[in-house]
This record gives sequence, C-alpha cells and structure tokens, in this order.
Amino acid sequence: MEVGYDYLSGEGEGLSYISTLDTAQRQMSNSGDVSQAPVDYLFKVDNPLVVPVNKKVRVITTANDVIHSFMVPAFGVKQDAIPGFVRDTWFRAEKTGDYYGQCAELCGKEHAYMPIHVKVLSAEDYSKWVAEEKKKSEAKKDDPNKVWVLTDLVARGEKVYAANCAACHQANGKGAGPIKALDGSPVVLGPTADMMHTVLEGRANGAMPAWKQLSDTDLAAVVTYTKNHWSNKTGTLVQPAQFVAARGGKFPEGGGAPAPAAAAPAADSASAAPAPAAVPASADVTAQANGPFQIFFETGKSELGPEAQAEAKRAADFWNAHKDGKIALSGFVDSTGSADANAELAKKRAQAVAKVLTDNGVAADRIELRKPETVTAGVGDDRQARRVDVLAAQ
Ligand SMILES: [Cu+2]
Repeated sequence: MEVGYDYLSGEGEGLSYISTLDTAQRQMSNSGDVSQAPVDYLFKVDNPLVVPVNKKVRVITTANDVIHSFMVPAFGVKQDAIPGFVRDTWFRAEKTGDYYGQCAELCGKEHAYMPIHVKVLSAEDYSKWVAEEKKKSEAKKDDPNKVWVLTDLVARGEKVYAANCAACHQANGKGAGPIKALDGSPVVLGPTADMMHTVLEGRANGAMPAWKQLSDTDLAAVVTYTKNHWSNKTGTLVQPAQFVAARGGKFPEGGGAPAPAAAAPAADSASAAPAPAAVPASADVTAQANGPFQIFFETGKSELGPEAQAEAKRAADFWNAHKDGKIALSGFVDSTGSADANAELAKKRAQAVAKVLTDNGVAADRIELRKPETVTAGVGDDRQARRVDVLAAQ
C-alpha cells in the first residue's frame, strides 16, 4: 500500500510523491522465506518523507480508501487518516537521522506493508534536497511541443500501456474475450486519425473508455507504441502536438496507408518538410531516412566512432539537401553520476557532431545546441543515454 506525501506550504511547497515499500523486501515477504531479512525489513521505502530538523512540521492526514493511521513513535505522533476527512498533528524533530513508523490502523491485507520512513535533514541539506526534487519534477513536466524520436516515444508508450491499457488488452496485445486485440488490429494499423479518435473518445459505447484524461505526451506515446509493437511495425510516429491539435478538433486527414518503415521511405516523405520541424498536424511523421538522426557514443567518450561518423555525415547530407530551416543538436545523458559532468559530456558530444556538420558544408549559423536531456531507466538499450540527436529546430 502506498503512502503519498504532498508538501502544502513552506520551502518544499508543491512537491508531491508516493512512498512505497522496497520491492525486494516485498518479494521477500511474498516468498515466505525471511531467513535473510535485513535489519530494516518492511521499513525500507523508495521515497522517504524528508523534513528539516528543528522545524515544526504540521501533518494533515486523509485517506482515499479505508481508515489508516500515520504513526511515528520517535516523534510521539499518531493520527488517523480517514477518507473524506482531514485530521492534523505536528512534530518537531530535534536530531537529524532516519526515523521509522508504520500505519497503525488495521486497514486490510496490505496493512503490514505501509512503512513510514522520515528522513530528518539539516536546514542546508533540506534546501538542497528541495532544490533537487523541484528540478526533477520540472523535468518530468512534458512540453507538448517537444518533437520526439520513435525509440523514445515507444519506450515512454510502453509504460503508459502497462499502466493503463494492459489490464484489458493484455501485455501481449491479444486482448481477451470481448476485449479486442491490438496486435494486428485494423484500427491500430489503420489511419492515425481513427486511433486518435478512439483513445480520446472511447469506442463501442464506452466498452473501450475514453482516455482523454491522459496527457498529450502519454497519448502520443501509447498510440505510437501500439503502432510499433508486437507484429505492428508501421513506423508511424504520432507527436504530442498532434494530440493538442486533435483536442481542438483537428485530426490528421486521410492517410489510410501507414508510412513504410525503414527500408524504403517513399520519395515524398524524404523530400517533404525537413524532418519533424513544425509537426504537421495533418500528416504522420516518420522517423526514418529524413531524420532525426541519432548519433551514438561510447560510454564516457565525446569522439565519434566510425558508425557515428557515418551517421553524422548522413545528417550533413540531408541538411545540405534541405537548405531551409535550423538544425537542433540535442544531447542525451543518463542520470547516474555527477549531473555537471554528464552535462559537460553531452555538450562536448553535441559540439563534436556540430563539427562534422560544418566540416561537411552545413552553415554553422543554422546549428543550435540544445540543453542536454536526461534519459532515465526503462529506455531499454542504454546507448539511448549516450547519444546526440540531429533534428529540425522548432
Ligand atoms: Cu493502512
């Protein structure tokens, strides 16, 4: 069972996260073999409640299912959390460190899995933590105008699918009983507009519910994922901006035939708008021969290997053939290690790619270096976190 924390005021105002029992400990409990149980067994969480030392912390409790109780013995607090009501209590931690508690109201079969871990930090460390968290939540906010590449959008869509669609359509996309299969589905393989209508408005009198409450990025991701997963290999990419337009009533027109994948891009798709510049709301964007070009690097290196050189050269050729428009270079890094060092590395890599472009005749003033983006876990191939994308600038 999860415990959610919202910071309603003070320095951390606006922060909000969920704290859950450590997965390994949960599995250990499920297995029944606790002979190797660690000292913090059933107390370890992914995200502890972080508070500053020597500050009065007011806690307001509520619940969304049954009655729970927020209890931390070291602080002398215990307050019920009741659906539809708010209760409050307060504490002031006098020493930094880790303190533990648990839900103290028998709340169901998950009662034993509601640990409370309070991390008390010095004022200085607390400020640092708040700043770091705010940065993270800022990064998570999606820009609906961001132009995605296929691999990233599919990776994102996989998570959206698992969280929202798999319960009915199944992880294997085969559906079950009256639930339609998505693998090989004529709707999924058909015109993009059809599928966008389906996820925004639902289908079959609500048997397939509307999913308009999802963000434009999540919708674009999940549609792109289903159009490119299982045996569905359309190569079709739907950008978040297309969902922005769709909510305003503008759906992509026609286009029954999905764009061909990698092998043989239709002549017009290679010569149409330079890659996904301003995302045309009326056409699918294919992420193939016309870019974005992805240039991969070895871990820790900012020099281009032979394969990377070749891809950068292809990008230069493409952009030389398209004399209009600016080109954005966007570096990606993973979230491990020093953020500064990662940013520096991403910058060096983008500069190295820029050099190949200019060496091959692309005017330097067309090139714009973007701030590095972080690729976190779940993307699959970790080389996604060491790459530079060459794409049309907005
Ligand atoms: Cu509980």
